[in-house]
Amino acid sequence: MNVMEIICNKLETQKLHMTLLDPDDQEPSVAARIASEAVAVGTDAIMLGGSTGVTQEILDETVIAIKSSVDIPVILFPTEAKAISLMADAIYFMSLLNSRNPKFLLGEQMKAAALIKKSGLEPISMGYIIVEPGMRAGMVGEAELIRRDDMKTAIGYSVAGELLGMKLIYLEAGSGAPEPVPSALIQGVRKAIDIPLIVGGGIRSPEQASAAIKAGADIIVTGTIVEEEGITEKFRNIVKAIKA
Ligand code: 1GP
Repeated sequence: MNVMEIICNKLETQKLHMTLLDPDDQEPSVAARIASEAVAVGTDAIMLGGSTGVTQEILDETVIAIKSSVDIPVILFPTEAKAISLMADAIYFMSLLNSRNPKFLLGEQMKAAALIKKSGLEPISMGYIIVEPGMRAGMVGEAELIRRDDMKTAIGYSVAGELLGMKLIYLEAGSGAPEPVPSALIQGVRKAIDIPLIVGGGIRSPEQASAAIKAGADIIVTGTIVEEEGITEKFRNIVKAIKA
């Protein structure tokens, strides 16, 4: 089974949680320890990404360390084409649909596509949409941020992604956002698309995770909570709320 099949299979019976780690933030052995603690409380995949300028070496070492300690999928969440580890299980082959810069729509993807295809690394086509406040992802990605009450634009981009053949849509408020994507926006997008919906950015409590799931998110991504506090009771309760 490839990673997308694992995700779809699980989604038939449960909602998913993915733990985002930035390979630049800790030693590979520490990333591996965090990953195995996250698996113990029920996370479904490790996403690696977050910063620009991560070196190939650190990324490879982090993937190898994580893969030697956990069995769940390790998925790259890239910012640019420069550092791509062929040792990962899959890569979000993503386009920042509301970017003003063609580099984030298809430019970086063009640079890496032939290599990815030849390597056998599994590409998972994903439409990435950044909602206010967007944080660093919004700035770096030169996003035309979706206003928090702009249902029409959020739905427009999401359905456009689906019609372009993308397998997943990701609504992102930005890592460390003071508030997650509003429930109403999640609900509107959920109703408009027939592919799985990922939601992330600013989710720091079980209540917020649960609200996003109730609104229709299929997969919740958290990064900052682990980065700031490690795998704590709160993290366990977030995963529990997603699985409830
Ligand atoms: C960022 O959506 C993810 O791409 C996670 O956000 O760091 O706020 O959990 P947080």
